[in-house]
Amino acid sequence: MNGRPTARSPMVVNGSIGPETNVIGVVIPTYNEVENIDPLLNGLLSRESLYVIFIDDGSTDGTQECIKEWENREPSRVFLLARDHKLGLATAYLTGFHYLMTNPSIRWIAQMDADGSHNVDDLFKMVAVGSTGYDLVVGSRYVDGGQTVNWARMRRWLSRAGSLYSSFLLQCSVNDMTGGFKLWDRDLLRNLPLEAVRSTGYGFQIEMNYFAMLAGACVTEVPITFRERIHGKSKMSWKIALEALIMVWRLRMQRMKLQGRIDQNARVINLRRT
Ligand SMILES: Nc1nc2c(ncn2[C@@H]2O[C@H](COP(=O)(O)OP(=O)(O)OP(=O)(O)O)[C@@H](O)[C@H]2O)c(=O)[nH]1
Ligand SMILES: [Mg+2]
Repeated sequence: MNGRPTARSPMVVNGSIGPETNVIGVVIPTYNEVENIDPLLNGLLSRESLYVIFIDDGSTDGTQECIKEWENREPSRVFLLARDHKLGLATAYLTGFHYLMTNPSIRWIAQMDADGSHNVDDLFKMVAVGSTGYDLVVGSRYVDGGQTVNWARMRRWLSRAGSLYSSFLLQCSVNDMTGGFKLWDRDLLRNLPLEAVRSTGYGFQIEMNYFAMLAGACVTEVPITFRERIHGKSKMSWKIALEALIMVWRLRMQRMKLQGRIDQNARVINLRRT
C-alpha cells in the first residue's frame, strides 16, 4: 500500500468486520470533502452490516479529522486509511478493495464518491438488484430512469461521449462506462487482474468494466440520479480525461493478454456462473 501507515492495520479492519454474512463494504476515496462526510455517513450507517473505508490522500481541509471523529464514534464500522499526498483515484480504490476482498464475511464491495453526487438510496437499490444474481451492478446515468442533475450541458455531453467512445471501442455493453458508483461481488473482484490496472483517474472505471466483461461477469445497470456536488471542488482535469481516451486503445490492443490473465485467475476462484 502507498503512503504512511495508518493507525489501523488491515488485520484490524478485517477483524472488526463480521461474523455476519452478506456484508457490504463501501470504499470511498476522499480529497478535501469535509462538508460532505457527515451527510454521507448518516445515510450509509442507517443500514446494518455495512462498513465504510475511506482512503484519504492528505486532505488539507479537515476531512481526515472529521472521519477520525466518526472512527471514534463507530470504531467497528468506519475506517480511515490515510495516505500522504494525492495519489489518484485508481490506487485509492485498489487499496480499499485489497483491504476488503480477502474478508470472507464481505459479500459486496461498493465504490462511491464522497461528494454527494452518489445517493445512498441508489446504493441500497443496487444491493437489492445485485442480490438477484449479479456479479457487478453499475449505477447508471445512461439507462432509462437514470439522470444527471445540475450538470452543465457541455459536461453532460463530454461524459456521454466518453461512455459511447469507450463502450464502442471495447465492445462493452455498459452504457455508463465512466461512472464511479458500482457494486462488486467480492469473488468477481478477486478474479480480476487488479495488478494490470494502469489508469490513475477515472479511466479506472472503464478499465474495470472491461476486465469484468473479459471475465464473463454477469453485469447489470441500475438507474441512478447523479447530482452535481454542492460543496467542495471537482478534481476532474483534462489530463485525466486524456489519460482515459488513450487508455481505451491500450486496453483494446492488450485484450488477449488480459484475457489470459483472467482465465488463469478463474482457475483459482470459481465465479458463480462458471
Ligand atoms: N483519495 C483520493 N480521492 C480522490 C482523488 N481525486 C478525487 N478523489 C475523490 O474521488 C471522488 C470523485 O472525485 P470528484 O472530484 O468528484 O471527481 P469526479 O466525480 O470525477 O468529477 P465531478 O463530476 O466534477 O465531481 C471524490 O470523493 C473525491 O474526493 C485522489 O487523488 N485521491
Ligand atoms: Mg464528483
